[in-house]
Amino acid sequence: MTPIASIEQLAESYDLVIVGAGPAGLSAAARAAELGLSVLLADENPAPGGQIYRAVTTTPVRNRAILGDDYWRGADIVGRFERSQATYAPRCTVWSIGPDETAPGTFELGLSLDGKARIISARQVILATGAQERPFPIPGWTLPGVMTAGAAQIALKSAGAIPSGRTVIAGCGPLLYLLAGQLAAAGCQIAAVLDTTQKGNWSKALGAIPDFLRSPYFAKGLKLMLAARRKLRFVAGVTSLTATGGGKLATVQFEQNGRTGTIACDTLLLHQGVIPSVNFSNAAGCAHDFDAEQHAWVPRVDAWFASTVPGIAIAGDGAGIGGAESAALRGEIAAFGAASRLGKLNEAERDRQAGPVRAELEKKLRGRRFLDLLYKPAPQFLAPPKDETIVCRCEEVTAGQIRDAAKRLGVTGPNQMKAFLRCGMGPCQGRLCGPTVVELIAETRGATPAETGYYRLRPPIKPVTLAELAALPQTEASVTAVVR
Ligand SMILES: Cc1cc2nc3c(=O)[nH]c(=O)nc-3n(C[C@H](O)[C@@H](O)[C@H](O)COP(=O)(O)OP(=O)(O)OC[C@H]3O[C@@H](n4cnc5c(N)ncnc54)[C@H](O)[C@@H]3O)c2cc1C
Repeated sequence: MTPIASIEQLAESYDLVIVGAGPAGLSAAARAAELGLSVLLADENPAPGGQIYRAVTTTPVRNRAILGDDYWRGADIVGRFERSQATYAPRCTVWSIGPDETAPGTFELGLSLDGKARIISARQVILATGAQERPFPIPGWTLPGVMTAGAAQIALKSAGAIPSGRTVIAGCGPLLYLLAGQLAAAGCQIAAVLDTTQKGNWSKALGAIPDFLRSPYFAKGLKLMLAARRKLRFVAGVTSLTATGGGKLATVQFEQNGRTGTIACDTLLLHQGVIPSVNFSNAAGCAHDFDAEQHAWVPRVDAWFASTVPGIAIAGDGAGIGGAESAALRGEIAAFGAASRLGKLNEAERDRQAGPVRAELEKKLRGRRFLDLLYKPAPQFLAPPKDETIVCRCEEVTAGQIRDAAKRLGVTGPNQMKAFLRCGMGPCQGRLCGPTVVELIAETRGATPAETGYYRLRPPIKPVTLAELAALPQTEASVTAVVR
């Protein structure tokens, strides 16, 4: 692997550009380089690993028991990538993608590193941009002291930092128990785990139990859940949450079985599962569908993870939540697909080499459905019932304003809602409000999220400064377009 320290070191073009150095991107890059492609792997973080293996080669956390065996397994994936011939651009944000009009069939990508931007071209692109935590809008979630559980995990992995004072962790999903365990092992004072898993979900997930019992998730999940229940104050069946405080978080109030409880705390960590991070694939023009079981928008991909835009594939959790091990395998399969489209592998060879990877992927995906069904968030945590709850944090738009616009003004979808209320127009580009805005419109209009649609996004996908844009090399045509 050849690391890039400055934007000038990038080549003009690559056979394959991969965005995201999590398990999917790392495996795709290693495999594609092994197949003879010129590969650039770009990631905004300073070290490879993505979310699960974040900072696995640089973390200051030395006690291996804190982050657990699954985390340290990432060193092997990073090691294989490091031994490959791929080029690696850390701290490099990819903010745009579009057709390269000078070379039909190829792509133009906008990247920034150290405050400098560059446009490069790629014959194929793999988006391995992973997952994000599902928004969890409750009253008071914008108070200082409230953050996502994933953000706390990022601080732990990358800096060895844990919240000080009393911490409450609230929400649902397997990662909730993992995070509670990791933070407790690191010395965090956990006042309570408030579990919002809906009791009724157990019966809905029943049919998926046989596969789950034969999956690797069963033993792991049970161990994490039992540890959280045994070692920490665990409150199950929580149906309402409110963070309160004047200027900063002071308490979390919750309801359980019709009773109200209050816990004084300094930090509240919220988490209700992860959903594919679709901003990039959306801005690239790839088609998406609403997956009712994952309750999330998912890009439409074929058996090689090729999207509906020829030349762009989407691998890993960005193409539907499947977990870290599946992400790595999906990255490999996407690399076989890209190599074949570039003529480096014929179809028979592609199929032969990808066969065992595909079989392994099938095993790793076994049991996921049970998790999707069991941990589907309760409706009140998807569409906040209290009108004053802020939904779009960037533009401070509330649930009440969105309901009102959908009902009184007849706003039918999130794009129209943007025009009326500016929700989704801030720096996060709707990442933190999009799913909730869709839920609220759907609920108000008696429609499904699938019928309601999602924001239509445009590059830049990530914030980029005017100075970076202005410093981009200009073509004669672009100069004459604005100079008179
Ligand atoms: C906060 C969080 C914590 C998680 N922790 C765990 C865990 O501890 N254990 C577990 O089993 N699962 C965890 N998951 C689930 C998890 O995402 C894994 O299943 C796995 O990391 C998915 O791998 P991936 O390669 O698809 O994407 P990721 O590992 O998410 O990697 C995607 C990478 O792409 C980068 N990226 C995205 N957009 C751009 C861009 N425009 N330009 C440059 N770089 C970009 C991201 O910064 C990231 O490094 C976590 C998820 C989240 C959201």
